[in-house]
Amino acid sequence: MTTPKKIETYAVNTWCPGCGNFSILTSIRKVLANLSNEGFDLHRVAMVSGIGCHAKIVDYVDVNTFYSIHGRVPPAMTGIKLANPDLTVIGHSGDGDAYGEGVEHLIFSAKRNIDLTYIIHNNRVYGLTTGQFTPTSPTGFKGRSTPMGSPEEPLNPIELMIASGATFVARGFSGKIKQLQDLIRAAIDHKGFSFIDVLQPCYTFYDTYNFYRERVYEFTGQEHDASDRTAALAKAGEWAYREGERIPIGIFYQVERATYEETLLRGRIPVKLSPKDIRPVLEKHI
Ligand SMILES: Cc1ncc(C[n+]2csc(CCOP(=O)(O)OP(=O)(O)O)c2C)c(N)n1
Ligand code: SF4
Ligand SMILES: [Mg+2]
Repeated sequence: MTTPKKIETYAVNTWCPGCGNFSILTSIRKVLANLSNEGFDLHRVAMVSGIGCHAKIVDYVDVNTFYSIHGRVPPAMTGIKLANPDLTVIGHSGDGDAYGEGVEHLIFSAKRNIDLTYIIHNNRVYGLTTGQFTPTSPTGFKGRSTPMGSPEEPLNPIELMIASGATFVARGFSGKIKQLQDLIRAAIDHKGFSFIDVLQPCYTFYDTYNFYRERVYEFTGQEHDASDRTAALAKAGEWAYREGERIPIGIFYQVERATYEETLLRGRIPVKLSPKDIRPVLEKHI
């Protein structure tokens, strides 16, 4: 039997005590342990991270991992998936990583509907570089780069992903760990681009625990039709960063569509092809 403990590594954890990243780590280990106990070979998992506090997660999970560069988790995942579509590829980014430096890669992965699971540790701050604002920081956020308060409106990643073509779009909260595990499992099971924005308080530079605890509410498929794009966008717009609003967490949108690798590779597995056989495939599409 695989327990979450069995997929720990020897690396010393350097996150601050109280960091929301711990719940995401616990959740992914639990989901992978469950998959393993159902007969899934964990050697078929490839986990990719960007740069930031979130990125250290790849040091703490004993599967194949790849520490990429800032904002480039989607291209790294795409390369892995296209080389070997038999792999289950899971990415972790921060809000700066995914919505700042890497936003164009995020949009194009969703547009292509490549079969990846992408988990964003959205603490709404640059954690590792000690507290600068990000695209999801609130208006007026006072950080190292905005000492007078950020004048910008934050972006809504859920709306962005639905508009970009992602076929699975969810939001979780690191303080609701059971639901977070269910969301991660559903995202992995979904065939296509699966995106989860996880509200993850940064205890040291932007402590939002109480803010979220007072406002988040879970919704299920019984209360919301996730196949309805208009309903999904309406639900995504419920939290527009205004006072008094509640914050929905759950699966906003989920539909089926052909994946990029199905269309491109049509069952071929490039790592198992000889250079002679892969050439015509590449020449046809590139
Ligand atoms: C191309 C590039 N730009 C800037 C940096 C510096 N840098 C390292 S981590 C980081 C912020 C990470 O913030 P986020 O993605 O939100 O992750 P967190 O630390 O909050 O988990 C920045 C700007 C870098 N490493 N590479
Ligand atoms: S700086 Fe923030 S995000 Fe980074 S480990 Fe500490 S609490 Fe977590
Ligand atoms: Mg961050």
